[in-house]
Amino acid sequence: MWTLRKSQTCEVFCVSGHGHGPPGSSGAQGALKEPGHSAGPPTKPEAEGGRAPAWGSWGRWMLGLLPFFPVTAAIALTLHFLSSPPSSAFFLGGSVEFPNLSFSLELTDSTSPQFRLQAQALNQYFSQLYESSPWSSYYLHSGIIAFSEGVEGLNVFYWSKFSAPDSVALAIRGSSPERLRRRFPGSNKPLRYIRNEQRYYMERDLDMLHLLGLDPDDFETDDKSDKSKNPNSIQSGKWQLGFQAISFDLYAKYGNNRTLSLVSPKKSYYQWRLRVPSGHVVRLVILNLHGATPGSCTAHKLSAYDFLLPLQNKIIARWCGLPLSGSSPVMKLTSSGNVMLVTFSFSRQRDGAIFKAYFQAIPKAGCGGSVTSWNGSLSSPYYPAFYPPNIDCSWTLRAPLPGYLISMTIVTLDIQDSSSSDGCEKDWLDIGGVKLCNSISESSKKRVYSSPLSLHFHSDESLTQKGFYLLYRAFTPEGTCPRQFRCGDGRCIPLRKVCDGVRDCFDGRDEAKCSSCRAGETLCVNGQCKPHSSQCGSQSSCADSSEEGNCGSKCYHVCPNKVCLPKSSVCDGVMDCKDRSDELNCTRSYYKSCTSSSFKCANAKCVSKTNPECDGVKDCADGSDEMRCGCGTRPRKRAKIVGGTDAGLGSWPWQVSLQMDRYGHVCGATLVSNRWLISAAHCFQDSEAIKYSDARSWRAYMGMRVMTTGNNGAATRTVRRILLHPQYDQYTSDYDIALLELSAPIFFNDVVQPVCVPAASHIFTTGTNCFVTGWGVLMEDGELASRLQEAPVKIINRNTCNKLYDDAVTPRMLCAGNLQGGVDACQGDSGGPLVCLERGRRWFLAGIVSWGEGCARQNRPGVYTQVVKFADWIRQQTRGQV
Ligand code: 4AZ
Repeated sequence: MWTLRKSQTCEVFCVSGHGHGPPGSSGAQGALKEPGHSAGPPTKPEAEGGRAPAWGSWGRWMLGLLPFFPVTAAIALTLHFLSSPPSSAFFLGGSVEFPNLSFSLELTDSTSPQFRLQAQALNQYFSQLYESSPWSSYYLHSGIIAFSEGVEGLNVFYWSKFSAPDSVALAIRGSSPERLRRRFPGSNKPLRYIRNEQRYYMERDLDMLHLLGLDPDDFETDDKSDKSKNPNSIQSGKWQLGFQAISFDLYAKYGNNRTLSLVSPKKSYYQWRLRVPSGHVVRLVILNLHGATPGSCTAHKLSAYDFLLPLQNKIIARWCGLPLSGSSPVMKLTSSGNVMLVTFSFSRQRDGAIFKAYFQAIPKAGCGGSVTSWNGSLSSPYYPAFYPPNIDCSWTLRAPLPGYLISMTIVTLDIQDSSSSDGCEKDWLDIGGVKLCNSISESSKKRVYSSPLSLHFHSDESLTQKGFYLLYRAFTPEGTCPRQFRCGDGRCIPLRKVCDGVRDCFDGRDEAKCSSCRAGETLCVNGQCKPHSSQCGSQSSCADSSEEGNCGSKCYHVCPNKVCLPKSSVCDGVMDCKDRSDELNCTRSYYKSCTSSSFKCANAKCVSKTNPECDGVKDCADGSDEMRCGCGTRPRKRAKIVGGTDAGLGSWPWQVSLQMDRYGHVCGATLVSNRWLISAAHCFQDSEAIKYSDARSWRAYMGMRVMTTGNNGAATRTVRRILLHPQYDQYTSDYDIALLELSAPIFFNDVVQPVCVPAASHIFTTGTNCFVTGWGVLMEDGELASRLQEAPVKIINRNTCNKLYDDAVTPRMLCAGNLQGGVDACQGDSGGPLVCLERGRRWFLAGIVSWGEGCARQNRPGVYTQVVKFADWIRQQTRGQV
């Protein structure tokens, strides 16, 4: 958050809806005195006609705001002012909620009869309240500016004008409702008719006056001249001469986007009063902004306020300056409540000014909480949109085991203008007792803290920024091996290297308690025991036998680790190469003894061929490998995911968009039968505000390419139930898979088709060309795609990927992408398909978009749930329907 320089010094004060003490009561110290207190009640000087203030209804005058001035009081005050120190005029602005009144859309239109009637009634009500207040002699007049939907009733936005000597004005400014309540205990009427009262000073800002349609000269007048004016002069006089703003009153229901636009404006001041339903906040998305850029505010300025009045202390953001050439920044701002005021004002050239934006209602999100995790991220609310003003969030971060430290990387810290010299008084992020608000150097972006770690984010009521984004992970400095295997010498090795037939620990501890293989034999990945060194014989050792590397002309097939195999070992149903390359692309198949990695026919016999299912060749005697093969084709296809391209209609007929009524597209999914979808478990984890796990909130759209409102010809179904994998771990993303049963079967056609689900034995080899598809964001922090995107990605070697991700890639995950970066799935693609074209020209579901560090970054490939690991679970849960 950064501080705006005020255009003028503030010499006027604004005050709450209560009245204020008469001049004589303020005394030399400028303090107020109240009746019944030792200091004595504020009394009106004789010159005022000796009218004693009515003390009996503090509650009423506190609210109140602002009535018409009785003629007798006006005369009295005139007399008073002839003998009093000079007064200056000042304004206050406020809002108050009336639970006994209700909001209606007509009240957003200030020209409607409903608005007029309600404003009149409230004016009368305030007037009565005010008459019994002790401050009535300083009150001049007020106006009802706008209404919005309150938590229980009607929120009323008003301003009031006062005139008082400086000392009294100071005292009024310093009086909070609580203090006044204590000052006037006898008048402690319960505030039955009001709620959530907020009052603010309106500073001496000419734009503010213009926007309210007020005459800026009013500030200079003392109350004598004021008395000669019609208290309702806001509705007359200079207002008629063009001081007023052009106003637009807009309301967006949840799910609607409402547009704000301005091209070559003809007037000097424009304002948009934005409202959304209670329980929501306003998200303003600025698409285009010429004519206002950060800098001096002399020419144009675009301001957004967290209120329906242009109060200086409620500015969320402001852009000032001369017209910009080239593209303008796209900004997203968020309010703290259900209203926002946007103003655009021009003091000189207007022609180049163009402003285009839209706003929407988004549910009010909570923030903070207690997190116990190995790793994860934290961000300011609504990040990367600007955080809302006036919030406080506290987190406690714990490593899952004692003795662990927390390493924190500050990816983004955009909280306060770095040119500000106020320290961290406005907005700040406190990590472990240290407040951060200005940009920080590269070297201090990574920090280490002990666990538990407390974080607190504070934003004051004005000026917001993009906020912060942090990544954290728990680690031990030395000695232990978190989630790794510890060798005798203290070295840590990844768990996957334990019992893999290769001695990784110096002392062999990683292979010590693994199998029942006899001496001279090695346990292979496929579970078999094999002789230790069979030099270019019929079978190789499954260990990384470099001694077999030089087998010369006897080699029919060379494994990637240089192990040399004779012809008889290739396509014999036994995996000799670690990467199984000796058993891929085999056309011949025959029965062999079953192992955990072989394809099992329905008659319980196993075939030697890898990936025999749906390849167009009958490998099982019972034909079961070619059954259930009505999948994985693209009938229509005869012929931005990040870095992707628009997909053609029907190119990915199994792609599903999972949408929530209130939020639109949330996740992807894949159609695998006429009743079942596969998606990611993390799409269905409840947040504080949203129950994602409730099947009734979701709708599945199939056969869709262009994402628009409405179903646009897509087939749609509600969801009967969501089955999350019981071992899903939200901290590690392990077992990130969910099955969704549709409420009714879907009919297949050219653009709606299921993909093939691979058998448990299916192998997608490293380097296979596959595609990821979805409507996710086109770049980190970007917008969702409006057309389905497709991107070619390669399966990446697991060891390589694990090195890049510090062994966070579990056996249930696979990595795909491009190590150079540039192509990847991203937010919004989650749950969607990674598919590969297999023999028989059918597409198989290899992965489910799950996670990754950022999107399309170099050496940070996408991580997917490996579907083959769940083939049996899927068949069981769907009772064989998939
Ligand atoms: C996500 O947030 C997400 N680059 C999905 C995929 C990736 C990153 C994030 C992979 O849904």
